[in-house]
Amino acid sequence: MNLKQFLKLKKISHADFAKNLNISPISLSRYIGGQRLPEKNILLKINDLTDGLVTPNDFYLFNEQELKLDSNKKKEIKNLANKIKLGNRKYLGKAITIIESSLKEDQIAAQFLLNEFRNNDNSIRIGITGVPGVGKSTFIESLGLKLIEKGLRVAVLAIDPSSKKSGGSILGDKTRMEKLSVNPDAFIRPSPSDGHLGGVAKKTSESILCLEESNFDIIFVETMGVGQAETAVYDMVDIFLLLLLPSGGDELQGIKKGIIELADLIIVNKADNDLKKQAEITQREYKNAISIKNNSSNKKIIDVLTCSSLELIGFDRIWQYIYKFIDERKKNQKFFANRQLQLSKWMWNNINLRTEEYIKKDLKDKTFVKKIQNDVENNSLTIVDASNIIFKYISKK
Ligand SMILES: Nc1nc2c(ncn2[C@@H]2O[C@H](COP(=O)(O)OP(=O)(O)OP(=O)(O)O)[C@@H](O)[C@H]2O)c(=O)[nH]1
Ligand SMILES: [Mg+2]
Repeated sequence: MNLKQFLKLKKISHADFAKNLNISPISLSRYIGGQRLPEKNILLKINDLTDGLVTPNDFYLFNEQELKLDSNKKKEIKNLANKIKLGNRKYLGKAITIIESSLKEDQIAAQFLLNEFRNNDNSIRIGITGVPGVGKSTFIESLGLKLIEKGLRVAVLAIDPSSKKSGGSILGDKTRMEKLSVNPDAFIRPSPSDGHLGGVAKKTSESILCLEESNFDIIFVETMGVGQAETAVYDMVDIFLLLLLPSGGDELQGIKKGIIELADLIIVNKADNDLKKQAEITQREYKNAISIKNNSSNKKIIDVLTCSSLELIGFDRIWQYIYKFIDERKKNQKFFANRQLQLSKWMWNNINLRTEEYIKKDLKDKTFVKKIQNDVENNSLTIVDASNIIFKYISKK
């Protein structure tokens, strides 16, 4: 706990505590207010006097939380949370913009906003992957419209490769889901991947929570399909679909090793017109490959289906499969266990992100780090020693 909380809890006056520490009340109030960090000996003494309840870390952490929301901003965010609960799409967009913002003030507002939310397990999160051009967006639009017809509300988070120069999202997917994007029961949000995890927006998990708070029944996450994107999206969804192109050849398509294992359902898209036959051949090839796998280990059993996203063929079976998959996993509790596991993965993901940001924004600017970097470049310090020094510093923080 922080020192202020401790003194209040134990009903110790600031003046008495300052006396015990042998410092002036003004110094104490600076430490409490976070304007100054106590020297090492004072930190240890505080730790001692509080029976270990106030640790040096409480002071470091305090400094990080320095930026607080004023009451107006808090009201504004609460208002935003209420509008989201009512399913207002405009405010939902605004909330995701705050969540994705890298401004410190927005990040604090986003934390406050997310704390207003209650997790619910009512939605179905569907991840979609596949090579560029396989038809992911068209597939989502077709399945999405079908689900809206059934009375469901559908949201799409499409991860766009961001252009590093403009820092913005290309927004291509939005235009490629024309019917869905104007439907009042749908919400489409392209987000820049920002070079993160090879194509997953940093804040996709948070955005999913936002959509769930807004009571969307189905949440699609379309990935760019490169690098670590698949694993990252797999860790956020309840069911993971791999879309394939029809290919006449007898070799399996150049899908990265491991992706097949992640998929809960494989779908050969574009099974229409000239490509129908090829799609069926591809389906057979994959079914064979998978049945060998299904027999050789106790891994999950998956199916291979075909569809045409343009001609709307095959979607009844696909939805049946998804619905049954989720239903069974809810009955045997795997659905909930998986979501719980995903929470801890999400926590570690957040820690990694914050560490990355800390290294980029704070650590690299520190004078002693710059000096070490200089020494490494001048060959007066080895990389191992330099890394050790810096890591020791970070791990003590
Ligand atoms: N014949 C046929 N064409 C399709 C089908 N689905 C999509 N397409 C076409 O394939 C092209 C790519 O479709 P998209 O939905 O944009 O593909 P994507 O996988 O989202 O592409 P990226 O987002 O760029 O990775 C478009 O020209 C679509 O019209 C289909 O079922 N049949
Ligand atoms: Mg797309």
